[in-house]
Amino acid sequence: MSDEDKTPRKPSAPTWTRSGLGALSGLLAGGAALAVAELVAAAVRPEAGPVVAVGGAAIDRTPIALKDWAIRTFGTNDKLVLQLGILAVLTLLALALGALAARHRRSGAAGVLVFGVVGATAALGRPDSTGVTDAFPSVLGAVAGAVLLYVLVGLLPPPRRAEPGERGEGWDRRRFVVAATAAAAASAGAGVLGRALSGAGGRDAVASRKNVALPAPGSPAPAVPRRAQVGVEGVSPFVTPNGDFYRVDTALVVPKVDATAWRLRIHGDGVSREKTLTFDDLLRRRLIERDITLTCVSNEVGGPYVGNARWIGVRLADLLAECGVRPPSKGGPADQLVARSVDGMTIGSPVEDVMDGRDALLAVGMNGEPLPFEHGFPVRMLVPGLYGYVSACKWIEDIELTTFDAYDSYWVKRDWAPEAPIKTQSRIDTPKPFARPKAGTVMVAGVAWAQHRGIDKVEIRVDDGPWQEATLAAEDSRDTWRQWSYAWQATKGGHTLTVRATDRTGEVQTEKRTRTVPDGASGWHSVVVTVDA
Ligand SMILES: Nc1nc2c(c(=O)[nH]1)N[C@H]1C(S)=C(S)[C@@H](COP(=O)(O)O)O[C@H]1N2
Ligand SMILES: [Mo]
Repeated sequence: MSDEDKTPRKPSAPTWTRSGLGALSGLLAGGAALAVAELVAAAVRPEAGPVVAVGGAAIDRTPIALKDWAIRTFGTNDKLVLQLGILAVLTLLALALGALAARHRRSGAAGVLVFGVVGATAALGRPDSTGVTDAFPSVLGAVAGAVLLYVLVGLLPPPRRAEPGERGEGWDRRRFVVAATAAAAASAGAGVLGRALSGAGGRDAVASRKNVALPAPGSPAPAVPRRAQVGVEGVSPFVTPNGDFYRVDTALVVPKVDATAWRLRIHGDGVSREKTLTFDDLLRRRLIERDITLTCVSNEVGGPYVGNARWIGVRLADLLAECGVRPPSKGGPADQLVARSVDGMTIGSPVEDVMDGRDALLAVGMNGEPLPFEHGFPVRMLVPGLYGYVSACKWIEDIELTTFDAYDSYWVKRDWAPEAPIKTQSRIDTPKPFARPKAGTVMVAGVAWAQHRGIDKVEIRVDDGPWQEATLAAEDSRDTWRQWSYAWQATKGGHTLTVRATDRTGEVQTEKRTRTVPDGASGWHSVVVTVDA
C-alpha cells in the first residue's frame, strides 16, 4: 500500500472510481481467463476446462450427505446448479481480485494465477485425466487473465485524492474504455470459438451414432404382455421412454464417444484369452433383447430413480467365457469384474452374478435405438438385479477381472457397499401426495420391483387398517418392475395410504427405514391424501 492509501480521509470519488473500475477489470480478466481456457480446452480436451474440472473434482469429493441433498433438491439439474455455483463464486472472486489489483497491481494479477493453479490441479486430479496437457487450459487462461488485469489496472486513474468537483484528472478514460471493450470482445470471440470447436469434437460421435443400424436380435424379447399395464391414469408407463429415463452419473459433460474409434478391452485375473473388441465386433455377435428395470441406489423410498427399458446387446457371460473366465464357483480366481468408462468411472460387479445365468448385457440399444449419449453410447453394461453403481457402467471401455480384496471401485471408495443387490420396493404413483380425491372409488396404483427375484404380491393399507391385496398386472419378466392397482372405497377426511411388496423368495418388503447409504433405502412408501365429500 502506498503511504497515501494509509492517510485517513473520507472516501473520495476517484478512490471509489478506481476500486469500481478495478473490480470491472477483474471481471473482464476473469472472463478472458475462462474464454482462453475454453479455447485451449477445445484443442486439448473439453473435459480439461477449468469449470468442468473443478466441478468434477468437487463431485469426486462431495460427502455423501451433501450429494444426497443435492440430488434430492435439484434432481437431475444438480450439475447445472453446480456449474452456475462455480461461475457465481468465480464472479465474486474476480471482482474482489480486481478491486485488490486497483490497490496492489501485482498481487491482484498474481491472485488470478493462483486460480489457474487450482483449475490445473483439479484437471490433473480427475480420474479421466490424460496427462499434463490437461493443465494447459487453466494455466494459459490464468496467464491471459493476469496479464489483462495488470494492463487494465495500469490504465486506471492514479490513486490520488480528488479536490471537490475534480474527477480522475490525469486519466485517459478513452484508453481504458477502448482496452476494456476490446478485451470483452476478444473474450467473447474466444469463448464462442472454444465452445464451437468443443462441439465439433463431438461431431464424429454424433455421426457414428446416426450411422448405427442395430441388427435384429438373435434372441428377441417376448412382446410385453398387454395386461402388464393396469391402465390407471397417473401410473408410470411400463416402458420408460428414453427421454424420460432417469440419469445419474458424475459426468459434467456427457462423454461423446465415436463408435468407430471405440474399443473394449477384456483382461485380468483368469483371462486366458485377452480380447479387444470394436463396436462392429459386438454388432456381429448374436444379440439378445431383454426388458430390464434399472434402479439407482440413491433412490429414496418413493423416489424417481428407477426406469424400465427394452435393451439390446451382447450376453456378457458368453463373452467372458470365450476369454477363459470362470466364476469363483467354478474355480475362477476373480470374484470382481471392474468396468471402466471413458470418463474414468469404475464400477465393480460380482463375477458370480454376471455369470450365473441371468442376462447381464453389454447393451448397445435402448428402446429400439442406439443408446442415447446420456445413457452410455456406444456401449454400457447392465446386470439385472444389481443397483446401477455396481453394474451399469456407461461409456464402458475396459473390463478387468480382479478381486474385491484387491480393488475398491469409485463408489466403494466413497463408503458405498461393494455388493448391492436391489432391495424389494414398491411405490404409489397415484394418488399423488396431498391430492384431494372425491369420496367413492379411488384407484390407487403404482409399481413394485425386486429385479431378478420377481414380485409376488403387493398390499395396500389405509391408515392403520388391515393389509389388503392389490391387483397385480401381468408380469413381463422377473427382471422388470410390475404394476399394481387397488380400488379404494375412499371416505371423507384425511387418510394415509401405505404400500408394501413381497418378492418371489417370499420376503416381505421391510418396514425398517434405512438411508440410501451404504446399500439402498428401505422402508414403506406412504401417501397422505384428503378425501372430499
Ligand atoms: N460412466 C458412468 N457410468 C455410470 C455412472 C457414472 O457416474 N458414470 N453411474 C451409475 C449409476 S449410479 C447408475 S444408477 C446408472 C444410471 O444409468 P442411467 O443414467 O442410464 O439411468 O449408471 C451407472 N453407470
Ligand atoms: Mo446409481
